[in-house]
Amino acid sequence: MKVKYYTPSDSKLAYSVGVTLDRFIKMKQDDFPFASGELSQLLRDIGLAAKIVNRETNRAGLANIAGAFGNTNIQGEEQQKLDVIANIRFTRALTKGGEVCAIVSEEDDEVIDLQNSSGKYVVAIDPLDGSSNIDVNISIGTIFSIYRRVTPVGSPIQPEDIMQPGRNQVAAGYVLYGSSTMLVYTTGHGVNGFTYEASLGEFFLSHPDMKAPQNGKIYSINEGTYNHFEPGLREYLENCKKLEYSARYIGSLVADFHRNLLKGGIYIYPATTKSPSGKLRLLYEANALAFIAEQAGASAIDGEERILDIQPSSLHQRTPLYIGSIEMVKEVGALIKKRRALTV
Ligand code: FDP
Repeated sequence: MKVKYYTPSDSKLAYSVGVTLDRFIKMKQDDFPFASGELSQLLRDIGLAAKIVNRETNRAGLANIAGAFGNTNIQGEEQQKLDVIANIRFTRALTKGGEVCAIVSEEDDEVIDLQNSSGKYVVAIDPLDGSSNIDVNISIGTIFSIYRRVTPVGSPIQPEDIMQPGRNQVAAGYVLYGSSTMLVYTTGHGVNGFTYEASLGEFFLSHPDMKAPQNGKIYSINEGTYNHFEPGLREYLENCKKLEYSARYIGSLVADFHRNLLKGGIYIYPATTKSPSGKLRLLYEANALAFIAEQAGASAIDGEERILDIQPSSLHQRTPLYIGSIEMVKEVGALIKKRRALTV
């Protein structure tokens, strides 16, 4: 018996619900005939952990999981309960899948060696970014970077597997827990965004092939420490004000970055005289977003150097970050260079 397959053009009742994250990952894997499927599985594991963390963040006000955990992490920052929960969820998902040999997490002082020498991948992750916004119900995020190990599979992991420059990333992404929850990722072939549909428990493709505007009118920076900024940055900010750009700063990197990626803008967390390396972490914050930015036609520098070219020297290394629309990053970079040259 032949069964009719209904398409949306046959009947409105056959409307398409959309492409799920899992199906999209599978479709993309099929584009690479020799892909083993391990990276795809790893991305699906991250998608599952994101759903669980999304559930926890939504319950935070009710379930006594907002507030401080009572510890400080390696950066000397007070850990929130949700930081700890998110770290547990993501490290579990990454451990159980079997594709990963080591994890670098903001919440753990040392590299987590999973003693899984057959795992091909190293993951660097900030399980819950923007912690100071948890208690006040403002958007927070997760950021992840995936690298292929450089030493042979089957051997113990080595420092060079971990200390790779960002340009070696094979995939990177973020989850934004906001007015709706989104997962955005790249495997180096463009950037795609998925929105979580809670009633179906699935991420659906909502932002295919994301492209950042070349230029923008939004600047995002904590100007409270303006007096400690270098002259080139101050000059840039004065220009932004003269041009009456919009100042937008939530204080959650993922949320500020995401908005600027869609609308055009720049996010800056600079070096200051008090913190000469800035605040953000290279391995599990700046690198992932820089990779996504470049894949979407935007760019990221530390003021001078391309973020993806920085050779890391320590696990929790900090870096200044200028990231967003390509023309804006170019302009601030040029001013910084000009003013630095005058002071040498
Ligand atoms: P948080 O410390 O709340 O986790 O990643 C660090 C970060 O947030 C970014 O998400 C955010 O953009 C920045 O720090 C906020 O720092 P300031 O409070 O210094 O502006």
